[in-house]
Amino acid sequence: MSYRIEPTDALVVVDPQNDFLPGGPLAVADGLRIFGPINRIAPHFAHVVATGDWHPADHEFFQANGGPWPFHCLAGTPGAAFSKLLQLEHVDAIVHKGIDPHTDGYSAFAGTQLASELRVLGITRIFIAGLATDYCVKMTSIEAAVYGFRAVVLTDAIAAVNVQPDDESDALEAMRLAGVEFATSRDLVWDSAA
Ligand code: VGL
Ligand code: ZN
Repeated sequence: MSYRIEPTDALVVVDPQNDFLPGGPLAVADGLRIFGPINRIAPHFAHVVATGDWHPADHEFFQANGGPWPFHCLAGTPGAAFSKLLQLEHVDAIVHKGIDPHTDGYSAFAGTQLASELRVLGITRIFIAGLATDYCVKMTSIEAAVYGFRAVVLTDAIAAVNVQPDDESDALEAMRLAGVEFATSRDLVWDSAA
C-alpha cells in the first residue's frame, strides 16, 4: 500500500522524550528505532506536531502517589526534553499533555487543544509515530479516530513498553477495532535519498 502525503495530512510524533529512551526511568527497549523513520518522513509533511508528556510531581499516576509509573517527564526537566535524535527543524508545533494530576494524559487529545488546532489547519488525516505503542500511541490514535480524523499508525516508527508480553499486540488490536489503519514509513516515502 502506498500513501501520497497531502497538505491535509499531519504527522504526530508522540512523546519522543529522553525518559522513555534507554537509560530513562520508563525506557522503551526498542525506543531508538523510531527516529530513523520519523526524521526521514517529517520533511515531507506540511504539518508536524510533537507531543510531550509534561507531568507535575504530584501526578496521581506516579508510584510515589499510589499510581503505576515511576517518576518520568516531570515538566521542564531534562528527562522531559525531546531526544536530541529528533530533528527538531521539521517540528511546527509542540503539545504538552499529562499536565492535570488526575488524568493519565496518554492521549494527546486529552486536555489539550490538539483537535481544534488540527481542524483549523484543515487536517483530515493523521499519521502517528512515537512512544509508547501500548499507552500514548494507542490512546492518541484511538482518540484521533473518535474525533473524526483518519488515523494511520506507522508500525516501523513506534515501540512498546510491554509491561506484559502481549501488551503490544493487544494495543494494535484495540487500535484496529477503533478504525485505526496501519502503514510503514516506506509506504509514505520510498526514495532512499529523502
Ligand atoms: C506513556 C506511560 C506513562 C507514553 C506516558 O508516552 O506512552 N506511558 N506515561
Ligand atoms: Zn506519563
